[in-house]
Parts: sequence; structure tokens; C-alpha cells
Amino acid sequence: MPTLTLESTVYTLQQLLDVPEAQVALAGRSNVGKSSLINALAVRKKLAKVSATPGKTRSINFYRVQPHNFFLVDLPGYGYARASHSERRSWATLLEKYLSTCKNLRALALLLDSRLPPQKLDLDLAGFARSCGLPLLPILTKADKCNQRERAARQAEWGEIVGVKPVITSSSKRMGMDALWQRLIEASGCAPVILEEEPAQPVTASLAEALARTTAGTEEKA
Ligand SMILES: Nc1nc2c(ncn2[C@@H]2O[C@H](COP(=O)(O)OP(=O)(O)OP(=O)(O)O)[C@@H](O)[C@H]2O)c(=O)[nH]1
Ligand SMILES: [Mg+2]
Repeated sequence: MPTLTLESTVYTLQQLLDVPEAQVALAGRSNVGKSSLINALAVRKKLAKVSATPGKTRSINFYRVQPHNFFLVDLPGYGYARASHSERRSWATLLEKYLSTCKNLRALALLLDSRLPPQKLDLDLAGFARSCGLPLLPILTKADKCNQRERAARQAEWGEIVGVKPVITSSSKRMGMDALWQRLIEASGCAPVILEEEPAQPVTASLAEALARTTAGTEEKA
């Protein structure tokens, strides 16, 4: 299981663009369960702050994934009704610039509440990511709140919309975490390269033989 460590907290676009490593951003409506998912992936209860009050995550948190060495970026939620208009506006501008200009951003993991039909803000963000050529990884959250039939229906619905089958997860029940890790690592482009098995070392064996012969030859002459 990969490990996650909170490495930095950033507030500006410049700080976001300055990170040289590959990144996969986690975005979704406020309260959809982004921070809880970070904790479930890390198997730690308090790595990311979770709250019943929406709008808990106000900064952008970079979690380093080891040994793959990329970042999961926990973004503040959008659609937080109690934020001021100007606050929402400046957040939307930052998100838009990050998604459209960050060269090291490999994919957008879009968190979607399993219980809700597709919401306009989510559809808008999915459409924007697609227009930037940014791969999308849809993730259904809070699956413990739905039955199997509802989950499958939601998965098919979103699969149709974004063209990628969503991963079904529940942070509280730790459901879907292995599958999610696999998809995140794939999305980051940092999967370890698996080398094909080499045939059993004939080169070294013959080199040893050759060296032995030369030494023997030298000894004979001396
Ligand atoms: N039942 C259930 N509740 C969940 C799950 N994931 C998160 N929650 C609850 O949903 C609420 C919001 O969770 P957060 O992880 O803080 O959500 P967030 O998306 O980070 O929210 P912001 O930081 O406000 O954008 C909390 O009360 C969590 O306990 C889940 O898988 N199942
Ligand atoms: Mg949060």
C-alpha cells in the first residue's frame, strides 16, 4: 500500500504551478468527502481535516505518494453556499487556471456523491477538464449510504457522461481503496516500470569462464 504524507499547503496559483512533480488533483463539491478519502487512502484518521460543516478545507494541500513520488492535491470544495460571491469567484478562477495551465497535472479525480443525480457544477467541471484535454477519474463517494442497485445505476450514469467508469468508494467502510489506488497511480503516470525477466545470466557465466581461462593461460606462460 502506498504511503501519503502532507508535504505542503499552498494558497496561490504560482505556488501550484511551481511544483515540479506529477500531480493528480481531487476536486468535488464541498462536503463530498475529499478529505475523508485522503484519510481512507492513507489509513490514517486525522491526516486531512474532516468536518460535518461544509467548507472545511480552505487551502490546497499537497500529499506526497511514496514510493511512486507524485502528489495527490486536496482542493477546497466548490459550491459552498456560505462562501461570499467574491470568494467563490476567486476560487473558480484559480481552479480554472490550475486545470488549464499546470503542466505537471496528470489527471483530475472528480469526486461525486453516490446519492445524488449528476449536479450542474460537477458536469461543468467535467466539461471544462475535457476541454483542457485533462484525463478524468470519476470517483463515487459515500457508497455506504446506497444499496448495490443504486450504486450500479449511478456508476453507469456517470460512465456514460464522462466516458470513464467511476470507482465506487466509501471512506467510512474503506470500500474500493485498492481499486482506487491502482487507478490513481495509473492516472499519475508514475506506475513502476516492470522489466521483463532476463534469461538466467549466461553473459556473466561465460565472462567468468573467459577470465579463468586467461588467468590460467597467463600462469602457464609465467
Ligand atoms: N457515510 C459516509 N460519510 C462520509 C464518507 N466520507 C465522508 N463522509 C462525511 O461527509 C462529511 C464531509 O467530509 P469531508 O471529507 O470533510 O468532505 P470534503 O469534501 O473534504 O469537504 P470540504 O473540505 O468542505 O470541501 C463528513 O461529515 C464526513 O464524515 C463516507 O464514505 N461515508
Ligand atoms: Mg476537505
